[in-house]
Amino acid sequence: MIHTMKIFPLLAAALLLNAARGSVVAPPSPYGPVPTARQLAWHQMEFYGFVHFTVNTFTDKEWGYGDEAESLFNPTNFSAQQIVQAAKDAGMKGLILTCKHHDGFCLWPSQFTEHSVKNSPWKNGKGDVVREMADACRQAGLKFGVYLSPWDRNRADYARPEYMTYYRSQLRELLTNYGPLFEVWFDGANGGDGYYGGAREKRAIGPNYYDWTNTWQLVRELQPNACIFGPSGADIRWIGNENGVGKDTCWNTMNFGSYHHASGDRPGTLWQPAECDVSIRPGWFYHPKDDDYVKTPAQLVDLYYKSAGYGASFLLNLPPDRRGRITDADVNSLREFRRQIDATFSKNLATGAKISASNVRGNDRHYTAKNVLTGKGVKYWSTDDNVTTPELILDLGRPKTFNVVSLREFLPLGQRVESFALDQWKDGQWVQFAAGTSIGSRRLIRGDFITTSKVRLRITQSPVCPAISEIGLFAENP
Ligand code: FUL
Repeated sequence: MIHTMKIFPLLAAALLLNAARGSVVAPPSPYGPVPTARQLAWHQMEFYGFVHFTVNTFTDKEWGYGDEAESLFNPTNFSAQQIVQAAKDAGMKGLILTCKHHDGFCLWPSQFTEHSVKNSPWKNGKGDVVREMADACRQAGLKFGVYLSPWDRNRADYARPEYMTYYRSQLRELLTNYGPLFEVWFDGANGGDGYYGGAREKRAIGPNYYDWTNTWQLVRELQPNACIFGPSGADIRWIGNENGVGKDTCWNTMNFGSYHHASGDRPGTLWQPAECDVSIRPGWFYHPKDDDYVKTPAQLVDLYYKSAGYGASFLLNLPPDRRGRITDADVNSLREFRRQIDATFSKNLATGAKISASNVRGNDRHYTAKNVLTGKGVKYWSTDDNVTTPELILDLGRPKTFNVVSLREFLPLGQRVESFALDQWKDGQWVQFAAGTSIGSRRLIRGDFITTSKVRLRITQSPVCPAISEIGLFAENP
């Protein structure tokens, strides 16, 4: 050793350090595509909101035609703090604002158009909704993101090359003037007809009109930590519906050009996890007629399990009303939703369990099965490279009752597990109570209540050794 230290002092120091930490076994090699740092940060958010607000709020429309007078935008009591507080009370980690929807009206005083808040009566044209929302988010500890509709039914130059210069100039304003952004949302809608500066006609665009590769380059340059939501090649994919529901097989990986939005592709060549978007009301914008159809806490809880619970993110839209506030009905539903989720997840019934595994990587305590309870997403249980279908047993010490199981993989090593099963100890033998495919960033299995003193996780298919960072047992409405 002394001799080695003379020759390779750094290597020897590293070995000693590893030995002191109790780890000399190399970690598993990553499998397939892996998330970038910005995607990993995004995965941790899990639940965040949309805010759809513009002239449509005052015209009672979902898609403005583009000929709306700026004077229409006049919220009577706008409060970014109130909107952000409603989101925060719901447990959201960030908000994405429709800075410009398809009608082209801008919620910030863009220097590139007159069609914005600067020509509205609101705050005598001195207001900036984007600024107020960005500031309120930051003050409340929420992240902020922007939606800038590529389709613009107001612009005379839409569908011509000049428009892309305009669009990118606007994007630059948003990426430069409003602090760090966590997500930039590029919508796919292109309905055709519109005002277009008075032409009032139908316009079509070619498949490469938006030149995403180069347009997105601006985001990479100006906001390298922001995730891009958009078509193939973006950081985040659409789940393929606007009901907020994912699929129980939901891979984080996709192939370029694939339309398997819900399931993703396995094996895939891109890390492009799914986002489930839905509104708390029937419309994306506020309509008085929707007041009786605010989603109930139970519906929101269900959506949470069907989005975040499948390893996707839950993007829930909260539309401000004509005052510029979230109505009480929505606020109350959000609070009760949060109360129920917190009541469930505040107590992990697996805490304190005795854990054993059929294999631990190199018998190294760095990869111990105990990490599924204490690893905090940083550590994980893993096995030797040739052990791809191991099992892990949680001995709870006494019978416990639960109906939700939470599993997570250690994402920096890629999505590894292809299927798993869960068993309970019942009448002196193991009885399977659930099985599934993808785990990924999070998998929630919500079923009937089970009372048992032992639970077993079996990895039933995996191309490589698994890396599991969490197992939790929870009870709804205990
Ligand atoms: C869609 C848009 O057309 C809707 O108005 C809404 O903004 C939704 C989130 O995306 O494509």
